[in-house]
Amino acid sequence: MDGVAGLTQPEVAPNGQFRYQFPLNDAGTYWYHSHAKTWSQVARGLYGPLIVEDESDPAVDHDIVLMIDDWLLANDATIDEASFGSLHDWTHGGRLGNWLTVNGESLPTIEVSKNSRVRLRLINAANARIFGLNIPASAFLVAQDGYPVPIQETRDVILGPAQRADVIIDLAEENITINETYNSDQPHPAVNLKVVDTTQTLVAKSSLDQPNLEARPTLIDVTIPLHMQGGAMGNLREANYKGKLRPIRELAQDHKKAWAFNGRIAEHHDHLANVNLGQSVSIEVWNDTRWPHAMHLHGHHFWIQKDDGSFLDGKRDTYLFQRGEKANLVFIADNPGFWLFHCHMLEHHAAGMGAVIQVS
Ligand SMILES: [Cu+2]
Repeated sequence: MDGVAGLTQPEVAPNGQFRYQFPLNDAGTYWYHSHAKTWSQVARGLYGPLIVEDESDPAVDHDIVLMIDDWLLANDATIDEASFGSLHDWTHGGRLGNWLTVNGESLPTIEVSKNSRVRLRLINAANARIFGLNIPASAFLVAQDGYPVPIQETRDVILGPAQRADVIIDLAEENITINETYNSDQPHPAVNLKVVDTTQTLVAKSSLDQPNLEARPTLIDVTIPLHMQGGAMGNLREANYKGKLRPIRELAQDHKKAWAFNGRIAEHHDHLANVNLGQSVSIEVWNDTRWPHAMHLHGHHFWIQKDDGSFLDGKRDTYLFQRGEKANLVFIADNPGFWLFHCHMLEHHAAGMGAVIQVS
């Protein structure tokens, strides 16, 4: 599972079939999507939520997936075809849409019971856009990227591409509107929760139990330095690509490559590192570019150590680096296989931001 076409399995051919069978080891909010020509296929909607429930999940009255996307539409409201593969998008902030949907609808209204407790599973399915969501209710963050976090009250959630957040909210007697707030000074309504009378017995709104969190490793066995450069307004002058040092202009114009790891632009099967099963690993990332990047590791969740040495709460599988940011992504290599580490701003990945970590 969590494979990549051309790396762990062949692409599923047109009219072909492939059956994915896997044990559900980790409860939480996940999603599935095409990993072949991802920047095109995900932009066209080839994805869906994958929710794994657990007996120990807190009791709620409603469990609602909110899958948020921005579509780049042409004037006739069809998908803008002409802009696919735009070199500008690949070297700047990726393919940014102009039409927001939640679960494929524009400003949907979802009915929920008055005074109910609701679990919202927020998923950012956009190619490249960062979303900020404001939830005007009593709201508690309980998980990020499917992994539990120390429960904390929060009304604002920022999600980079591929990131997820689970929020439990206690509604009162009023309807609420969840607004997108990251991309404009004006709140943009994303989804309405309409409260309705109910005869159903509602769950008790007891305080939520703090999760038992896995201890971080005290020693690091392997460090992987990762200097990320490139993109528009960046400092990358040349990079190694297909065994040859090439100037950035040639890389962009002839090969549509614009981003490098440690001065090298990897092919999708090139290895960044090989580590042994069970080792503790720290990917020491320096985002030395002028753009944020949503760095995603397949097959593992990682702890995030900020530049000052402190750790963020919980574990994630995708971390949104701000421009210039340094942070260490620390994980136990407990899952053997070929695991892609890449920017989930899909145009950035296509233009070079990805490489493989092998665990064996
Ligand atoms: Cu990126």
